Amino acid sequence: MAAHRDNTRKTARRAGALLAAAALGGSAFAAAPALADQIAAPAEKAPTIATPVADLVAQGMAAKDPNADGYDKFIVTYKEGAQAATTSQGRANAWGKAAKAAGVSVKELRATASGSHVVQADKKLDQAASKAFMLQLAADPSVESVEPDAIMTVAASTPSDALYSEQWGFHGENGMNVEGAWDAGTGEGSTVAVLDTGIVDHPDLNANVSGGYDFISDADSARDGDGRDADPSDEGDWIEYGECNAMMESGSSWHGTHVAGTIGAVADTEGVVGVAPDTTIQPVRVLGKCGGSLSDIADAIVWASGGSVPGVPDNPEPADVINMSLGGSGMCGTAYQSAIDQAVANGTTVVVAAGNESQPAANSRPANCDNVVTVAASDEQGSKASFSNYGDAVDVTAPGAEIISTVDSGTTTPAGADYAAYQGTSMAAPHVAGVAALLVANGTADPAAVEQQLKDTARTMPGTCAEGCGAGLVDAAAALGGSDVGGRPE
Ligand SMILES: [Ca+2]
Ligand SMILES: [Ca+2]
Ligand SMILES: [Ca+2]
Repeated sequence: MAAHRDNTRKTARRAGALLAAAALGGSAFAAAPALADQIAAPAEKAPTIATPVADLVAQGMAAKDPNADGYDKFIVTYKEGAQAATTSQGRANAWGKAAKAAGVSVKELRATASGSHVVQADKKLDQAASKAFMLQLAADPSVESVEPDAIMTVAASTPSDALYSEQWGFHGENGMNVEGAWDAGTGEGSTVAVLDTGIVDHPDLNANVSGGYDFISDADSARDGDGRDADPSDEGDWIEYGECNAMMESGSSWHGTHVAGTIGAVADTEGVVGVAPDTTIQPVRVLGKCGGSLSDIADAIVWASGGSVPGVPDNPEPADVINMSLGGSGMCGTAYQSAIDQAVANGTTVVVAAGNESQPAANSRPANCDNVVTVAASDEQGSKASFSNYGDAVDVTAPGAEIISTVDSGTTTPAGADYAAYQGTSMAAPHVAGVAALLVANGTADPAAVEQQLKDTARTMPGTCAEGCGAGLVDAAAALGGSDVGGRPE
């Protein structure tokens, strides 16, 4: 994968998308299109794809203690001035008795930089046998100390993904403390439906993507030649000048793929990692060229949660969490609210973006609907991001500025896996959906309990948000630390 060299160009295209969204606000679309995430001014440095360090252990985050089975190597430190320790035969005499007692044959491998010696038994001694061996060896008058030559690995909660250092929203001073949450789990067993533009083939996502559906009724908007179907592939949402009342052309955003990556990109040595790297991403396509319709989105909400939609096979794997990084202006309305209420009644937590108009989120739907977790965006300084909506309709805030995640490199149709930094409340919502997935996987399934836990454990905005950022910045570690509220409903 190439470094993302066209970040600047994408910035220009995305700015165009924002204009398009604004123009559509009161036009023919019952539901305005996706929040056009402001692509920032080009990042100070364009994201680069580092070469994975070949010898890093791409271990699972909850890897078993590699020393649980005991040891076959030990580090022996001899007493200073011990004559016996100056020759290999003398040192062998020191461990001979212990080796015999343990029933192993021991050989010396090498001296360490500090003058100790590494010895290896011909078979691994379990924990108890290792301890007995070390005690006996340490009893030799020439020996000062013995310790197991234990196996060290990358710290359990620090991913090896090449771009992880750029994911400030996970580990930065004003980030969401995601690493601490991983001690409690990584989302295995949970499912997050991403109601968005669909999904593309991407090696940093594929293993976690399953099922889904394409709810776009309008074949022209869908670009796949038909209406609703079982293939949620993102066909691209590029527009030409004049389409969707746009004043300029814009390239495909791969918005749903970016959102999906923040929620559940695979933990490995490549690219980025998701907040819940073992969750299942269920792509539900509702946004095509020029956005998506309220009726399609409402049906998708019901379907994702396990409800029935005429003409569509039931979802075999109802989602625990729905993420909607989309919206438009207007009151919530009956279609949205009844679909959302049905989803919540089905046990699905609904997370939505607050919107990018720097206005009260009460003016944006579904951010202003009841029964949703509405997410404002923060920046790297811990303040409300300049574009983010705010106010009483906001429940919590999460990182949404300069967020690197999975995309495609294609300007129109898919061309290959890539990574790019976007910003918007569309990027903040999936951070929270990811934490919701961690909570669900850890036993807090009831949507009201999930929302309450997110709020109760949020921290005061480290920076400023005079306009209102809800309960504050979501703290994933704190949320998971007290996750035994609510319980899994029957
Ligand atoms: Ca279709
Ligand atoms: Ca399709
Ligand atoms: Ca990865």
